[in-house]
Amino acid sequence: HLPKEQIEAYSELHPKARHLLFSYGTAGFRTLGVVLDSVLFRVGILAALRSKKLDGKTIGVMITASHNPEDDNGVKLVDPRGEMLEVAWEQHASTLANAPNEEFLDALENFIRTTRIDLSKPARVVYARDTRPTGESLVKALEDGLKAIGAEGRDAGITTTPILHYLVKAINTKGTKEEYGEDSEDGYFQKMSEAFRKLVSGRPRIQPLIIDCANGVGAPIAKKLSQYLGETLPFALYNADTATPGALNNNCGADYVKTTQRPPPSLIGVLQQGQRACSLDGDADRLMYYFIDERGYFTLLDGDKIATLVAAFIVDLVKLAGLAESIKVGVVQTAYANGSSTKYLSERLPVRCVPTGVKHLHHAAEQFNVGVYFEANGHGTVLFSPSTLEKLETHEPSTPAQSTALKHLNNLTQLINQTVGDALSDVLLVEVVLAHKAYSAIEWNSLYSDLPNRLVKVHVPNRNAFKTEDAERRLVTPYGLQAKIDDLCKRYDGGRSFVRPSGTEDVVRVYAEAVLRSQADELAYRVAGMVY
Ligand code: NG1
Ligand code: ZN
Repeated sequence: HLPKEQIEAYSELHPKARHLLFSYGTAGFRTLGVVLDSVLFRVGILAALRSKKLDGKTIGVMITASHNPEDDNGVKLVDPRGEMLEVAWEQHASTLANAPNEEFLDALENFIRTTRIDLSKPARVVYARDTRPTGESLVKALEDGLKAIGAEGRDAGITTTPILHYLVKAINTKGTKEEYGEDSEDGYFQKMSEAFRKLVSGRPRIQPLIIDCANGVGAPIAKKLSQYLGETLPFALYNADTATPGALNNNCGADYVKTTQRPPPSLIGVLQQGQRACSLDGDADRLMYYFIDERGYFTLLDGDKIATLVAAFIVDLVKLAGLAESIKVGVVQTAYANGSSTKYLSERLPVRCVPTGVKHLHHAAEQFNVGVYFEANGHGTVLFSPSTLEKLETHEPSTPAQSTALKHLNNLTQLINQTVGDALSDVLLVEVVLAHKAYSAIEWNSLYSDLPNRLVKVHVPNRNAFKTEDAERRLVTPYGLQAKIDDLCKRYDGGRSFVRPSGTEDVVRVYAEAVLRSQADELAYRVAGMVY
């Protein structure tokens, strides 16, 4: 059944360089864009096989390296419900990507046999890329993979990661009772903007929002969204230049803002005191808000602040709707969540800590009726379980107040991209809450004060020597190191620090927080010194 000659002929056009070793990690395959050609070709075949394995359901492929430098690129597979690729297949992806050219066909046949893929099933794949210059040729390599195995491909063009996830879910639910929305970019904008209009109707006019688009795909997409929103939420777009080489994520974007704890230089002089602004990352799945406070200090409203704002709002609405008994709201964080946010949240609702990586957060959030998850770096969303969605749709409110709250909750389920973190959907969500609460950025920020914190990277000879437990909050190996960290932390007021190997870079990350800025920095550097 396998069109071997055809695959071989195409495969010769996309040879794998012998010395390269690829690995499908938390961010899919990610490295320099120019070395990814063979990977994309093989991912095309793999995506087709994943589709066949799932009875012809549409699989998504996103070509992006998110917040990484412009020369990097990457690729990730999206499962039929718009979720990350099933973990067991990550290993298959790496194995196929690394097979030497002459063994590729054998590896493929072996994989098809052991995974029991029925080749007579149809294969459908929808794919997109961000604005990176290497994206265009990588799409061609992917398309060759699809042609080689005879899969049906749909090109979603240049768009954001969350829109691709949306499309996958919309395509696969079309015509079913869980229909997610029309399977087009237009359908995505319609669904979100309509829900937004309903949620803010009757509220005071919202002041324009400054958006730093990281010079990436968020720029054209925010521009389009803005047309749907009209006057209900005016955007002032900055760093929207996708044409200048090297501009992507350079001195701008959500990752820059979070890691440097500074505004993008291009916004200095633009940002007025108290005015809220935000940054997207290179594929628009992360969001950071910020403002300049009354003393002139730059203040970040990161993923933890967003989670807090949103979770509190939803809890209130659930109560107002008279559903507090049957709908439980929970929050999922990682060890990087600021200690103050965890304290604030834990006093109000269940909070779980999971290892770094969206798949862990997403999975844990699914265990709640309503699961709010955010990484401190700004990636996150809210999940409503199927039974909760049904309850919200069918519940009979007994007072006008209940009815209003219920309407808001139902509109939120339409506003929020429940497939994956989505910076633009999250912008609308934040703006809805601020409008309802009549909060400025300053009032939002004052819900709790962040503990000063520091994140440092340490290059070590072998990062695999670092093994963790307790959701990455403690080291198991190297032996004895955790005890030393514990001792050190005790000497700092509010001191907390942990060490873990990065899943996306060849480094070990050290995080530290303390009540005083100088102490957080000192703790981080001292722990870093022990790691090296
Ligand atoms: P690693 O490199 O494993 O720390 C980083 C981010 C994660 C997540 C992934 C995927 C930090 C500290 N880590 O993971 O939160 O976003 O990249 O892109 O921000
Ligand atoms: Zn991203």
